Amino acid sequence: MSSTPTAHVESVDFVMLYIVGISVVLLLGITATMIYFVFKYNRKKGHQPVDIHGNFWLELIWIAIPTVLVLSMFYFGYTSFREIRDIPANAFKVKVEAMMWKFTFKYENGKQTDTLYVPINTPVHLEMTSMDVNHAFFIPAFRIKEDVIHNKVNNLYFKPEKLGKYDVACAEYCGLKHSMMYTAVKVLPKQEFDNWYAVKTNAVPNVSEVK
Ligand SMILES: [Cu+2]
Repeated sequence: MSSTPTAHVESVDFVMLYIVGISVVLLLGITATMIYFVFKYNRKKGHQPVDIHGNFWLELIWIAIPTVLVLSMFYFGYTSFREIRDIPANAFKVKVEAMMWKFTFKYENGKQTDTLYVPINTPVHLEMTSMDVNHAFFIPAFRIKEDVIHNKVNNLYFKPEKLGKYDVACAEYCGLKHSMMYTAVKVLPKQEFDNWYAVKTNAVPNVSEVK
C-alpha cells in the first residue's frame, strides 16, 4: 500500500516545497546582501554613488536566472495540475450534487449516499454540480479542490491508494451553515466495496470501520 493517500499528494507537496524553498533562499539571500551593502557602502565611510550604464553579462544573468526559476515553478505546477485533468475513460464515475449544506453522491447503478465510498486503487471521476449556490468540493488529504457550480458540470479525478476515511469540506462560502458542510470519502478494499455496491439499498456499507 502506498504511503500517501494518492500519488497526486507527492507531486503537489513537491511543488509546494519547491516554490517555498526557492522563495526562502531568495528572501534570505536578498535580505543578507541588502544588510551587508548598507554597512559596506555607508556614506559615512566616504563612498560616493556612481552611475553604471550597460553590463551585458550582468543583465543577461539577472534576466535568465529568474526566468528559468519561474518557468520551472510553472512546469512542476502545471504537470501536477494535469494529473487531475487527464481523467482516464475507464474511471469509476460518481455524480456529486452539492446543496446548502450537504453533498449527495449518486452512483451509476442508482445507489445514493451522503458519504463517498470508493474502492482502493481505482481511478474515480467525480461529475459535480450544484443545486443552488456556488460550493467547492475539497479533499485536503488528496490535495484536490474544485468549484461546484449551478447549471455547470465540473470534474474532479483521484485514484486512492491507501485505505481510510478522509474529510471532504465545502471550500466556498455558501451561507449560514457553510462551516458545517463536511462529509467524508471512505476508501474500501476492492472486495468490500464490490459487496456493498452489489446490494441494491442505500444502507451504509457494513465495513470493518476504516481508520
Ligand atoms: Cu457549500
